Amino acid sequence: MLDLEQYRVGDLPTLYYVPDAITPAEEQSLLTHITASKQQWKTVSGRRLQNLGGIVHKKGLIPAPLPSWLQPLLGRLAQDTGAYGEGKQPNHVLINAYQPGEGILPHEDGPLYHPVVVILSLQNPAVVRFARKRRDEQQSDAAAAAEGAESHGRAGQLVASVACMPRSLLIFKDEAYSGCLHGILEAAVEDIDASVVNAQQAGLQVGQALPRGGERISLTVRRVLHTYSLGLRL
Ligand SMILES: O=C(O)CCC(=O)C(=O)O
Repeated sequence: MLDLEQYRVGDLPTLYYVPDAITPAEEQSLLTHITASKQQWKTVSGRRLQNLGGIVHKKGLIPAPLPSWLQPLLGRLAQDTGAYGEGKQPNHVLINAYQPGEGILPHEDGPLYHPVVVILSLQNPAVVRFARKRRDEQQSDAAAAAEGAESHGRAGQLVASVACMPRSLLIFKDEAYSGCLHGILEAAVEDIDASVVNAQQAGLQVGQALPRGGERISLTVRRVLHTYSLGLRL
């Protein structure tokens, strides 16, 4: 089990950045499986997306088996981070593939998930930016539930950014999960500005430009709180 407090970054409760959480060989193996996967990619606002573990419905997860090649990673993340609750495993993974210049709009993950997110970055970097929910977005939890999982909103003040380098983990919870929206700019080059709370841990300097380089793949690993039992008619 990692001592997560060692990896805490910035003042926003609560962000953790774990550099080099997997080895280059493990990264390569995951990329090979992802590339070979028969799972369909969906294109969403430019980026490509694979949904593993089932469909997140407005009242919970309609489960589907997770691929066997992912199981060791999921078990390890659960054990090393304790992010999903004692003895609990993640049951849902989104794989996002971004070309430089592609991003993800500010959004919150909403009340359907155990409120701790683990994001593993592969291949190339990007900066995840956290901005406060605007007052008029505070009611969006209900809207998120109605939509299925996530709700896009207008971001307020930028409060923290985390540079996610290849093979690193970003873990967030508390205010960062429930009081903020998170997103990635549609940028080919990231500005490592003063909001980047892990510049040092990521081996970067505030003020520098960080080219996104090439395709970045990320795995968003979460636990949907409620799971439908298979066979239930909706
Ligand atoms: O790619 C990332 O780091 C962010 C992904 C994300 O926010 C999501 O899958 O909801």
